[in-house]
Amino acid sequence: MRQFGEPPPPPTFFERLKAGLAKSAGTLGLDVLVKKKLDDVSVAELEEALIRADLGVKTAREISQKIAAERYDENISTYDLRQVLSAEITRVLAPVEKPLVVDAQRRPFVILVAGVNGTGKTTTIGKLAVKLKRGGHKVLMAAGDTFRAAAIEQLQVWGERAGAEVFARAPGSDAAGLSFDALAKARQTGADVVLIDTAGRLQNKAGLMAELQKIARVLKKQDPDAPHAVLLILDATTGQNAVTQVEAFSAAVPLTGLIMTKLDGSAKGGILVALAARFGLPVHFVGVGEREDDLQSFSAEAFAKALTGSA
Ligand SMILES: Nc1nc2c(ncn2[C@@H]2O[C@H](COP(=O)(O)OP(=O)(O)O)[C@@H](O)[C@H]2O)c(=O)[nH]1
Ligand SMILES: [Mg+2]
Repeated sequence: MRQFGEPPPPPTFFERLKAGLAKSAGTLGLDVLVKKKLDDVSVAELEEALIRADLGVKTAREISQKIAAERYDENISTYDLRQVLSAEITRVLAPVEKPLVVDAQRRPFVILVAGVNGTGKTTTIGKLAVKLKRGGHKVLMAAGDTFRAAAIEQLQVWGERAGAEVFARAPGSDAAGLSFDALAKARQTGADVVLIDTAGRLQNKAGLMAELQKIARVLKKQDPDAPHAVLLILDATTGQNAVTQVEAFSAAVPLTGLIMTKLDGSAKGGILVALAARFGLPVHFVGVGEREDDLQSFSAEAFAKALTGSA
């Protein structure tokens, strides 16, 4: 029992995810369909609601058509509709529910982390370092966002929190050179995971992409398979813009997985469904807050339930 005056226990991950996604569930506009027969008009309304929730035109159409095919001319309650929608969304998301596997054969396992400014790269690297440390890994973080002094300090704070070494240089240093030397250091010290932070904003987009390519290229001089994972960090609150970000970054470096952050405060979690359908890239984790434990393994079913408000 909680004593009077004690702070409430922190909400569980599912509660946080649900609270964030409830905003998108609200925009699903499912209430228009209460106790109605599913006819052409209500199916069109459903499709529009799914498009507004960022599921993407194609997926919105497929899902609404599928529901129409199965339930046409039946009375369908909002409760039932949420259940059916949740099942359909789970089906779209299930193939991308894949854990981030650190291959012990590739040592050190090099993880390059990319994304536009402010999406949560540094924070996510910090959270990952905490998890990896707890899993018994020896972690080295490379402060490859040399563009801003604050980014280097921010990573150092996470390094202390995680008990992981941070390889950093003065602001303005060459990020590729730093990454190369960080990998060499990791080999010397026997670190088994290297997490490389990068800048999200440089002089321009071409400069940013060229820098990422250069980092990947110099790492290969030490290990032809490195980087072993290239993760793109996406901010859920950016909505449709995430599609452009995936396209732009994949053109520069082959992405191996996605992490979507800020689902605790998002109004646009539906975009992950559109991304799954369109790119099929593994989704490893979701960020649900700013603290070290606010990074959760991605679950297609939990996500779909939270998005549709069906749990
Ligand atoms: N609410 C919330 N905030 C986050 C999450 N991930 C990162 N942030 C915050 O977003 C801001 C930008 O994060 P940062 O890691 O510096 O982004 P970067 O520029 O990509 O490195 C910081 O204030 C973080 O605390 C998340 O999952 N939820
Ligand atoms: Mg950063």
